[in-house]
Amino acid sequence: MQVRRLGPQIGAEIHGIDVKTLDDASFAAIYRAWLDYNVVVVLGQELEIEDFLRYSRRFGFVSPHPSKMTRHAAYPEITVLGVDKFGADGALNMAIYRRGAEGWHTDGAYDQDPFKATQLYALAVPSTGGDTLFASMYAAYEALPSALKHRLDGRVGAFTYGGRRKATALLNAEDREWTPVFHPIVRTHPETGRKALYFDPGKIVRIEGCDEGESDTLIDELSRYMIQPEGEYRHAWRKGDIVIWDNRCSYHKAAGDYPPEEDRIHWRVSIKEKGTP
Ligand SMILES: O=C(O)CCC(=O)C(=O)O
Ligand SMILES: [Fe+2]
Repeated sequence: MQVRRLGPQIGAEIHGIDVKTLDDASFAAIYRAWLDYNVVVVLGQELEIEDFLRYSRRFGFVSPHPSKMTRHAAYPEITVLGVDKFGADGALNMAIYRRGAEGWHTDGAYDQDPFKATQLYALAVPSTGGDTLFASMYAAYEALPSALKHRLDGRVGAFTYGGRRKATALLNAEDREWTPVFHPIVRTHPETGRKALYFDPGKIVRIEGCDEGESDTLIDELSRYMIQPEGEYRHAWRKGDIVIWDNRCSYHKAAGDYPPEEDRIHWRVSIKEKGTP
């Protein structure tokens, strides 16, 4: 097994393994690379759904996503990305086509126990476009001026699924009301002990302890620090790639730019720190 670094701070690629037959020592090396480099790519895998679930469960507890309409019919823990893009009238469903492309985000900030990780497996890739972009939250935190770091000391944000825009198109009508949950804006990673700017402009509704104007201004200000050039990695997909990212220390977004008539299909799981096996 070889581990190859991809970006200057995040991203690593694993060669020479089959995740279906991976022993514990090799898995431990992948997990370590994932903590160190936040985004890990395993190339060239041929998986059935059960294989993908079994491998995903080695990282934590696989948990169904709140978007029920995009769940796999037989496996609710699996979300299928990129299917049913066209409605009965032939119109492109932008919520499906541009899923994850509206802005830089972290998955599950609307949950009291946010997703530790998200893992995707590529079943079909378009001939051009359709990349996923990643960025380090550690780099974002480190880039904050010290006055801003002080202002954020002890601050918590309130988050919901749809955030200030109430973007809930992928949810069933009865699932669209959310009670905000609270997370510290500066988050200490539970496994690495490093500080990260834990922030999601699309899901945050306000920063607690300031009035609305001040909160919106601070949200805009923080948005400007999220992406640091040295902290980025851009993934161009190949069929058979597995990519896992750490939502506790990285942001991501889909490029959302591939030819819509082509297929771009992934299985996707959300992985939590806590749960029942
Ligand atoms: O399709 C992608 O590239 C990523 C979409 C996304 O944001 C997610 O699956 O959480
Ligand atoms: Fe996402």
